Amino acid sequence: RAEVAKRRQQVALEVLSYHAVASSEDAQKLAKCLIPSSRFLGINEFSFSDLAMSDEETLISVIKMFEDTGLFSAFKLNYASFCRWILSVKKNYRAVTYHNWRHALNVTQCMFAMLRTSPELRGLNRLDKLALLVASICHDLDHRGTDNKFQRLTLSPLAQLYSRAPRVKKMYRRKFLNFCTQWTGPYTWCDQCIMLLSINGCDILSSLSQSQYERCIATIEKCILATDLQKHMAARKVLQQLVTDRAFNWSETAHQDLLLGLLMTAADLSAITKPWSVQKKVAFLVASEFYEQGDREKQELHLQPDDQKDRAKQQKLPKMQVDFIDFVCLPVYTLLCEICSELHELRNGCLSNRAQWESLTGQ
Ligand code: 5BB
Ligand code: ZN
Repeated sequence: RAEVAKRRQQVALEVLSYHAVASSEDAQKLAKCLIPSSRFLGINEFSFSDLAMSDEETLISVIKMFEDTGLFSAFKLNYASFCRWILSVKKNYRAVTYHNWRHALNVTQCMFAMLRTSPELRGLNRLDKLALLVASICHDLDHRGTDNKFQRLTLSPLAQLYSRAPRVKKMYRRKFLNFCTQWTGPYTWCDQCIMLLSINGCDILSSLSQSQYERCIATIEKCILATDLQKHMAARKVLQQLVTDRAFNWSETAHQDLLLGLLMTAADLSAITKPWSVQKKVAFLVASEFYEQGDREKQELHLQPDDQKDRAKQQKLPKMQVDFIDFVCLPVYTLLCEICSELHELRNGCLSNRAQWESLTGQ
């Protein structure tokens, strides 16, 4: 017990020493900014892109999404806390090539656009919408631009601390900063999200009732964990079967959880649905982050990286994108369209990018 507590504290220190809460001065400055129209910000469109935005515009866009979802009025969210929270969230993303604040923003915007576009989703409970937006903006908090295998092999501080833990088969026995076999990934991102929400001055959920708060945190946790690609694959099978059997029921909690998870994955992968000019640039960022890890695997670990992480195999990129679309993305958007109407733009965007990548494979 004492051992566990001690290690947990060590990890918390490691985590918190990098992270910081935004200053209240910066929060006050942001709180004074005028909020332009959603049309100006482009947040209602599935073709949204952050590429031409300033940092301030990205922050204001998030504020506007919460505002337009009716969350400030429904839950009496404190505007000053919200500003400090969102600045702190931004600060806790690292300057990595793809899994950074801009990725979190894009995921949140896609979630926002789905929630307002689909009539079925417009009918979701406000508390679930709040949880979905918070989960989206926090789902990759502190991502290091490398995967678990890399953390383990380079003996990163996080992995060193965690790896003294007894090896549990998987990490289903887990509580706040408890031991797990994955040192970066949805579990740590979820912990970070909940830590931030509990810091004084950033506690945007403090105006919720106890039962609302508990339900919101539980939903946020489920939603962030749903972004684990392997978890998603298993959940998708179950959901697909329900839809095929015409047994999907909106009032069944278990069914709703599966749908919320699908929304998270759909938003997380939404770069693949963007207009080709945007998709091209973002795929390049994804590839660059992979290659940066691959370079370090070669140099520091003398390993042969996987194809997608190996610069020398760049010519395989279009084919990998086609496969990624066929096996991962398209099934997501196809299933989504079977459950929610008026989201066809996402699936069509994905199909259109597939055609573009295919034309680059040289057959
Ligand atoms: C996907 C699953 N991944 C764990 C290993 C790699 N594969 S992949 O072979 O289908 C693949 C996906 C290969 C290359 C890729 O990008 C090259 C530019 C991608 C790919 N992944 N392409 C994308 O446009 C996007 Br968006 C993504 C998602 C990147 C995040 C993956 C995070 C996985 C977390 C477990
Ligand atoms: Zn993500």
